[in-house]
Amino acid sequence: MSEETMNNTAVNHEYGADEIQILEGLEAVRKRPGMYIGTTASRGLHHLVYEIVDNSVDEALAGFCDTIEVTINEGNTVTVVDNGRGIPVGINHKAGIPAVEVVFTILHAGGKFGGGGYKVSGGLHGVGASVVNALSSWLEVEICQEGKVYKQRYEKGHVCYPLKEIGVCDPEKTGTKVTFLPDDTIFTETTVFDFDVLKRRLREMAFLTKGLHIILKDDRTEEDLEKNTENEKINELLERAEADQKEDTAAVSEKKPKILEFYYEGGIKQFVEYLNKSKTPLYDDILYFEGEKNNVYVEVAFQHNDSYNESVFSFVNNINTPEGGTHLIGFRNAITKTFNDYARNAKLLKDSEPNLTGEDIREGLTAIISVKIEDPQFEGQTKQKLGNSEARGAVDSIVSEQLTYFLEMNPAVAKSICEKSILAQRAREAARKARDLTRRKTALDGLSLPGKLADCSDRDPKNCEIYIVEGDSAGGSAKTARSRATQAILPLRGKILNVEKARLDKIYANAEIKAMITAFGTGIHEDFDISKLRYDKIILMTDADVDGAHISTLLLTFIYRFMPELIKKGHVYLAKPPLYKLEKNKKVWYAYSDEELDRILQEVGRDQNNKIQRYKGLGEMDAEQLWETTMDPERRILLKVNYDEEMESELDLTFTTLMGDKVDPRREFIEENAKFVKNLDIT
Ligand code: TSJ
Repeated sequence: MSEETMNNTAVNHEYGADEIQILEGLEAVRKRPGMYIGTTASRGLHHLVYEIVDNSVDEALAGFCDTIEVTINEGNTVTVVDNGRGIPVGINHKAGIPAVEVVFTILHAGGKFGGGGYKVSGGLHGVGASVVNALSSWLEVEICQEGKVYKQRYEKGHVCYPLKEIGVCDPEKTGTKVTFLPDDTIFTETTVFDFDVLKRRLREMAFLTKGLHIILKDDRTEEDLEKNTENEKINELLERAEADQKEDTAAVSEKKPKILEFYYEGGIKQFVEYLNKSKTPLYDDILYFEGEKNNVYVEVAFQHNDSYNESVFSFVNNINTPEGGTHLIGFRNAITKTFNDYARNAKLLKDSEPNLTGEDIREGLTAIISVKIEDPQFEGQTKQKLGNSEARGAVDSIVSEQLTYFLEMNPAVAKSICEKSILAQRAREAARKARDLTRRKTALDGLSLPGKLADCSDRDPKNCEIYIVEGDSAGGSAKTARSRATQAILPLRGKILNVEKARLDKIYANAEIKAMITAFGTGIHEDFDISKLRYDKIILMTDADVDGAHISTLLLTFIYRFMPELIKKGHVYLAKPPLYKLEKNKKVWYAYSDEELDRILQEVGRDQNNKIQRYKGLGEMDAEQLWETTMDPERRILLKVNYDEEMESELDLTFTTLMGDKVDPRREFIEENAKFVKNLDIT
């Protein structure tokens, strides 16, 4: 689009009554930004981009746009360009101003004038372009339409000049371009965009909109990125792991690509393929069903793998619904009923045997359920659960009908799914018996806590914490070191069971896992009850090396699969032991990173008297040192583990990739660990 030319009418723009109301609306957004975008931290900052991109995705869904380009520019502004029809520039009769100005200055005006079709921008986060405008120091929009280029600029939501023509363009070319600078008086924590965060969400959007090209570019300089302090801790953790693996990291250190293009002709079918890429599929086909019913457009794709976990992700208007809702219920009903019918008819399930449960059929299932609906209603505490009842019927009938047909046509696939489900049914039965046995025992001896647990004496869980410690020797030091009133110690021996690769009955039989379940007190899965949690903090304490990181990952995988609420509610932490001990003239310092060691050396002077010890493991510290450096609440460093629910499919992928079959052991581990730490958003 061409250069702007100054337009003098801009200066004398008068404000009418309507505009005063408009400004009050946007002023409300600036006063309470949290009400509109949830948070003004990093997540809220990235939401601004999604809000804008959603509008282009709507244009793509309407069939008028096939390419969206997102650029992070120098100075951390963002530009979004699409090749759609261009936001209408004609006067909107109700408001008396160009439609494009309505879009940017009137709250909740987004997308209402187009009429018809499904709009992702009207969904859960769909607060519209005016909110982005209100929260930007400045925003500029350029539109190509009928051979002309139009432009308008806003500052903190205020119109700078009326929409003006700034040049001509190829009459064949149409589109919209928006550039904005987030207001750093609103986004006080950070105004630096995270390439990986945008990458993940834009990739997801591309998966969910088949045939759409989404390009992401990063044109920033090192200086633009430096402002970011947020990821410091993560980077330290990575450096620490990488230092231990120097010889293996050559292939990892190559620079990130600065241009990515996402394009999936197969849409969610390719999403499933992507999620299963580090697993072993049970059959080659990825089942894909599509249809429209009751004004609900339904797409479903799935494939089983040989694991025991369910990875089912649901979306409404391209927004993840981690709590599910009617669309997910419809899907579950359909597959449970259809597979049972098939298994009975094919005599894979005998008349005397009970039905397969939904859980049996979903063992090892990777699935995407995506519905588009005109007026989505979100329910539940977090407003993440779809409530529209018509979605249940639509998904149920489309999946039932097409799956029945598919199974008839593909008996080999049908048979392998049914056989796996029957094995799952038997394992579930065995697991239930084992669990009933532990339950009965628990009822007899009150609360039979694991023998290895050194519990704390305080009975108020709010004051209590439990350290899960790798190895008996470190466990011993921790028991000596701890503050007995509030700190419990549970030492774990050897390798922790990889729950990604074990069936329920084996998991329940594992001593380490049983010890954690009883110590935490909450129960798992459907029995999970957070009010029974016996400790406010669950702290994983492992060696500061790659093996330690691996054990932490196994433990986190277990917690993520069996008690995800503990992570969601912020009860899970990683202890951070020191990397170095520095002794000089009978004085001692501990450093938790190379930078910190440098800083200390700077202070005390680099000379012959320095005695530096690099800790390889917790076992090298005596009880007192362990207390001082890693357990004393006044001095220790804890990393809190939490995750971005909006990207749960990415997190699932991280765990399954980390723990899956096809991981080329050590080098890949470092690489994947980087992703894992980032996805987990350790703060
Ligand atoms: F967020 C936004 F509003 F600022 C924005 C909107 C940002 C970007 C980058 C693109 C868009 C956008 C809007 N792209 N395409 C459209 N399309 C329309 O607004 C449009 C065009 C024509 C008609 C019509 O009925 O003729 C209807 C609509 C909604």
